[in-house]
Amino acid sequence: MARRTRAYAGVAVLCAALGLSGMVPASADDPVSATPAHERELPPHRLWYEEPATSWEDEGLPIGNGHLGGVVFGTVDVERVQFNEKTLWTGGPAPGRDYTNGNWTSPRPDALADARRLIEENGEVEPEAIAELLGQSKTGYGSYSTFGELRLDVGDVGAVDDYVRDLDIDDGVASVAYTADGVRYTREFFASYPDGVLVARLSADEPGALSVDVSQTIPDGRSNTEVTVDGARLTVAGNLDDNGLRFESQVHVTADGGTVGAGEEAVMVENADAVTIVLGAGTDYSDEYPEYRGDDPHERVTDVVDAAADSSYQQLRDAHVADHRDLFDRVALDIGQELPGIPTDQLLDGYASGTLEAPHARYLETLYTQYGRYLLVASSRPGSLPANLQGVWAEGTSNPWSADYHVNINLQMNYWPAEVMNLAETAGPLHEFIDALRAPGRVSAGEMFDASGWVVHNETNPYGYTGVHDWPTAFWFPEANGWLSRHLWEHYLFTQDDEFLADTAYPIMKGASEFWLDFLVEDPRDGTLVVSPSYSPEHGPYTAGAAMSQQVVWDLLTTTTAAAEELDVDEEFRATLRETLDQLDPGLRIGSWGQLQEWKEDIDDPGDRHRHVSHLYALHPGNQIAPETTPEYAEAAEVSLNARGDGGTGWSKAWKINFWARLLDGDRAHTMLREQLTGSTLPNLWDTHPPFQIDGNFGGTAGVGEMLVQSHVGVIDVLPALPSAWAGGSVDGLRARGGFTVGASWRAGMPTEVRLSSDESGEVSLRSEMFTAPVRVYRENGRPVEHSTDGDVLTFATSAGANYRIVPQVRVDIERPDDARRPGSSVPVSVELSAPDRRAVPATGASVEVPDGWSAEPESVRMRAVPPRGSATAEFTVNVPDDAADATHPLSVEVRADEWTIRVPVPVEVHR
Ligand code: FUC
Repeated sequence: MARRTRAYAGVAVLCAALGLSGMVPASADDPVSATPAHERELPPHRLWYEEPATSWEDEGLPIGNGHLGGVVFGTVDVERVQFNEKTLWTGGPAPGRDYTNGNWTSPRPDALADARRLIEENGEVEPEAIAELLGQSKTGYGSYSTFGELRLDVGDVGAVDDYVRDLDIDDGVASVAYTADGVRYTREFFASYPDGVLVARLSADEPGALSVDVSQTIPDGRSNTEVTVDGARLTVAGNLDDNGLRFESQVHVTADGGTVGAGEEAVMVENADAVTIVLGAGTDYSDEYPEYRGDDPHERVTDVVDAAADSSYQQLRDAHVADHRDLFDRVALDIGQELPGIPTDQLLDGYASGTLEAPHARYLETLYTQYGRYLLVASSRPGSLPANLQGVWAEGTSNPWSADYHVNINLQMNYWPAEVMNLAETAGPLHEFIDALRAPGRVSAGEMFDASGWVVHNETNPYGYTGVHDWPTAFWFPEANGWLSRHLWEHYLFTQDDEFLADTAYPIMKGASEFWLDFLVEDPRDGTLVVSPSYSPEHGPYTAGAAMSQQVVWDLLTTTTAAAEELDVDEEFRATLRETLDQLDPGLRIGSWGQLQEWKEDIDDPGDRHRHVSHLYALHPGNQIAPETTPEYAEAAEVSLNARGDGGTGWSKAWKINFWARLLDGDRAHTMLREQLTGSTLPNLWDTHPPFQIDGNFGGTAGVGEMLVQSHVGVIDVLPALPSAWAGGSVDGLRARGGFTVGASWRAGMPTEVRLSSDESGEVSLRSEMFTAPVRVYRENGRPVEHSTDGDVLTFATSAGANYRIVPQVRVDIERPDDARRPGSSVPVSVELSAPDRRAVPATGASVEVPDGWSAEPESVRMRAVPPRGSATAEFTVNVPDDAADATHPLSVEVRADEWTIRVPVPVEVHR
């Protein structure tokens, strides 16, 4: 068998076995185009099943518009659509409740000092002892709650054929179809952001075939509930028992043909051709400290539902699909996936058991990656609360961990994909939520710790719960203010939005920094400034100066300084920050077994498999550690990560994808993606902790982003952690810090083209192996762009709004026999040089370098200039000496022009 070795950018790649034909981007020969370059139309992104859902959590299909969420069961006789509205929360201020936002109900002037003394005296303190001093039982925390179920009762349908239910995440539409009595019935469901409603549509291929009773269930825990049916409108309104929160939902039913009438607590449709149902819902919640109450939802809900009821189904659908696609279509990922002909649950099973064809496994990986983007669009849109532990979907009135906002990783992880995966707008709700935490957080900081600025602990709710509770291993995490602040800074880095930095990000970052300026203490062990009490989530002892605490605070003070510099404000404050940073323990230590220490003392247990890997915050999401800038710490992080192992709960595996990507190990990142899909993903592709917890979906999607592009150390690293399982492909639409959109096509793991759009004028540096050999940079008008290279880094000046493409100047393909050669035989080696674009390659020479005792004929040849898009070849014969050992011998082919040299290894295996 002949093997082809191909080099772009001077690095050899073995292609023949990889079946790469068909992966060349359509624009490879077209220097004018810098836009997405897919040779083929990508397979649709669709989850589908052959049975109705029996379990909400495992099988239900989610739709959402940030405010409203629906989970479609696809049950035939009575369709169930469980729905949520993001603000329907128990807890918070309520008549007769002394709600303190988690702050101590009575002053504890000595508590903090006592906790610090205990730590100073003992070094390590049991969590229970600290919880005893600083904790307090939860009051008024509440839970996110279901609104109820929309029920579409079509009567006893009897046996059905050709049942299918699906979720088309390209369009954001779920559907159900079946045949009964020879009639084909179809249902569609979506949640519209532009129209603010959930929409259901029933249709049939025979006129008059649809009769349905439309109703809504009312969960427990409601009072003053009124259900009214007025013609085609069903209204349910009342108050939550727990806190009096006012809620209201309205359902409007429109039929094409047939009749619509009011029934007992239901709208009844008889003999229609098609039926459209719109649902709006709201509460009187408002994200305003301290009352957290706004207007009665009646008028708002009425207006929204009236407007939607006046639109045709097609108008609603078109507006929704356009809105959804505007966000969703920004990223296109092609890793050579092919559409499998099996339902998604079987696909997932096949993936886990390793029985899928590789292109079908890759289909699941792209579907999963894009599903994270779908879920973010569905659960976080401007004006809504941010995505909670279950996004916007929750089945019960009291949900796992309240379906709240855990801020010792989970809420942050929800937003990891927002920037890199080109959905920056979806992060708006997070920014507003953090902003709203400042008012209660300032009171917590002042009352509890006599500190300025603002603080929040381990978890919070929409009612500004910034104080504490008393679960010893998960209540203390004031560093959350820093970790949250990082998201605002990152948004600025990605968007370069100066106004956002000045008006939103900086005041929040500054407030968080002020807290730490007051809260840090001097460590008697070495005089550095440390966090105390400090707790590495959610295990080990309480100590002073655990790695994560220090890294988060270091990160916060560093980025706040940078932000103030950028804005040219607060000179004095900047100086204080710098002084503090000089004295701050940065939280980076390499321990006795080569690990990155999780605590300031070297007490890490190599057998510790805890799901939190907090001490690697500096590697991801932080950038204090990177293989390029701090190789020793990166190595230590790798030791720690290996010790933690590849297990963990859903979100923990997702984090590990990101870690390995940041360590530039694509295969290991891919292993973690496999782990997540195999052990922590439900049939509806929701991540499971267990139970269902959406952070893992978002972390997984972000991890794929980190595998494809990174930009956290000042250079845009293109395909930094590409796994060998994704040998060929293309991606477009990823975002990089500095205001860039990045795309690339690759074959055999090596870019064949890199695409870049620049929001601003300035200089850009990109890193890729591709740049170690000559490349050309073109603007969209076909004009070449001057650039310089330094090793694998390429730098050039960009103009605002311009598009660029970077292509290899020359491609080298080498063909030789792949099988083992006997001593005394000869090996034909053929070298093909081609010019992939419309510029010629200058005259070159090619030679074969052989080990001592070997020979090549000829040793070297001159090759003529290669015309644009043309090629030239040279043939060699390599003679294997009679005494060649059984081994793989290091041959190489060298091709050189005046300004560059490409050396391609072509090892030859000798076998007697
Ligand atoms: C963190 C995790 C738990 C869980 C909870 C919601 O505290 O440690 O495992 O995911 O969040």
